[in-house]
Amino acid sequence: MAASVVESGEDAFRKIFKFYRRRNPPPDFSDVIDFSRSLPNDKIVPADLDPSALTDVEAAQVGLQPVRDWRAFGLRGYPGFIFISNPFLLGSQSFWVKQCLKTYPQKPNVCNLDMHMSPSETQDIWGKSVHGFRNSSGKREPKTLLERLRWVTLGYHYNWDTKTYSENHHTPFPTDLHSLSSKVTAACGFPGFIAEAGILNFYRSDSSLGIHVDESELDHSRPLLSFSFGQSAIFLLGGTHRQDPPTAMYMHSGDMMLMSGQSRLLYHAVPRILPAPEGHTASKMDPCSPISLLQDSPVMETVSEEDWRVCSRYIQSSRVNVTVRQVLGPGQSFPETPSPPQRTEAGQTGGYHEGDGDQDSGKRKRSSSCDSADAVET
Ligand SMILES: O=C(O)CCC(=O)C(=O)O
Ligand SMILES: [Mn+2]
Repeated sequence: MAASVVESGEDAFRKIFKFYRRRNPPPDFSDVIDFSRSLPNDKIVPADLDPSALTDVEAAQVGLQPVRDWRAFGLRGYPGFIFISNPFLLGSQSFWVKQCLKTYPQKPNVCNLDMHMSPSETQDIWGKSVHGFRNSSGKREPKTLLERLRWVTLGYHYNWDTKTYSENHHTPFPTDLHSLSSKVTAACGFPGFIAEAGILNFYRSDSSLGIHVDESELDHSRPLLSFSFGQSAIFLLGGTHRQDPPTAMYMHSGDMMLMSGQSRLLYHAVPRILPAPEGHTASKMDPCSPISLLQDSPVMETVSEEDWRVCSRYIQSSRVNVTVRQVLGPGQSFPETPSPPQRTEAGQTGGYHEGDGDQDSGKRKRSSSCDSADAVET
């Protein structure tokens, strides 16, 4: 949708969000940037990375190619935004997919199911779900807990109601994800990044994530990092005002994004999930592959055939996104009293989000039209 179609002064972001979310007739996707196929042009510029920030071995230990081989881009008009087109070594995404589905939803991390289920019921989401992925009787079975998972929080657990993090709602941040995040951010020119909070979003084919800005973190000089796995998505990156028409781009499995500097506090949203194109799906790590550097990796391990069967079934129809945030700057601490709501939500209507992407009810919303019983507002 050409930005010129949007009249000046109106909520251009909302209009474009609705355009890409439309099912019937399907929208024209020809303006959506696909970094996996793009070369630098008038909009896309090569991003400057720091290949000396990590050695090839350090990169391989978290499943990444040598930094000099990464295809990293910026977008003209969005200083501080970096898109890295799947820098993972072949097969290594499987470890991260397994962590997102099997490990990170475990206690003491927090998930949407905890909002209406007891701790014992949400104790072993993976164990209670795998049967549903192994048996394909063809019968319509009740949804497993894994299929009902919508979000997981890590580290400082984001409070969706007050839109704050707090000192006393914290559990240890996963060391493997911290390691991946600090390596990627260092290569992008941000040494010393501390992964303090994480949000995992689980999307089905009909899910979307409304228009919002991530500003609850207390130090905005630190970047926000995003990893995507499974099915593809359209990501919209806007400006500092809802009137600024957003740029649409595909996010495929393995893609990473970094929002920093002037792009740290921009409106963004995910209006649509799309089937991953051929060649863009995570595959299992082969223990005999050249990345058997793995054997020496203090971070990663081979995913068992049994676990991968469940993971691959899950991501055949779903997308998982992980955002990693540093909440506090060096030497910074939480204010004595909770700060006022921080997450800028655009918008209008309260109640449950049904497709226009707005967020001003004060909550960050998602929609999954045929799954509304589970589609917890976030
Ligand atoms: O799923 C995505 O790509 C975006 C997620 C996001 O914006 C968030 O968690 O704040
Ligand atoms: Mn966000």
